[in-house]
Amino acid sequence: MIKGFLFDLDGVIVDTAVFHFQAWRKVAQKLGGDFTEAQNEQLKGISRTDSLKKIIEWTQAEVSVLQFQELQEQKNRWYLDLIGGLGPEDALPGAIEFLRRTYSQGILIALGSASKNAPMVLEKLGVTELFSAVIDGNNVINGKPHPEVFLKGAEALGLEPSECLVFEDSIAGVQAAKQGGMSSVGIGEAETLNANIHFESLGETTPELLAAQF
Ligand code: B16
Ligand code: MG
Repeated sequence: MIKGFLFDLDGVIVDTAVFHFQAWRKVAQKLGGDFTEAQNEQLKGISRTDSLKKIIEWTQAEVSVLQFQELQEQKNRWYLDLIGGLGPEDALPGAIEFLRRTYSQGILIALGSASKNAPMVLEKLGVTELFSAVIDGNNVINGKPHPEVFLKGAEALGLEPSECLVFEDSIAGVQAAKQGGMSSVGIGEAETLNANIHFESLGETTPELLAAQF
């Protein structure tokens, strides 16, 4: 029986994925290269450090340890500029309503995001108080597709992995859910994500339907 929902943030609750993409493209261009939207699918859900490693591989740039650190910080400054004016109106269709309904149904809610900026984004959306636990890039050693972020989320809710349902928009995140022994709801393309069930947005379903189905 499902008693808890574990939500990814970027691309599930809020459309910040596009801002990560824009900021990383600026990094790639600074390194004398670029990458495509298709390649960007591989960056979704993975940590800042792992994302930069991939971009360096794609651009074949030579980067010192110091430059690596500076590029990560620069990317984050660009990203923070882009999300400066973020507010509840930037939530993905139906996402805030879905979270509120989940809460009122008594289903426990945790965040399982790779982003170190997650607590600030939740504040900007005005949804922090709906979350019983927030596990993000600051609390894990292993990034997605490792299941650590979701296993810690389940544990923080006092639930078994099998009692939790994961909501994800990334390939790495769906893999993390599977490796953690959890079913997943994919937000995005079924063929790309390969989750247990897929929707374009949370507005297309309800917490009650999903909790009953899994
Ligand atoms: P930050 P999620 C992830 O968030 C993003 O999908 C990914 O593109 C980003 O690199 C990662 O957070 C780290 O974010 O640089 O803010 O720590 O989808 O797991 O909520
Ligand atoms: Mg995501």
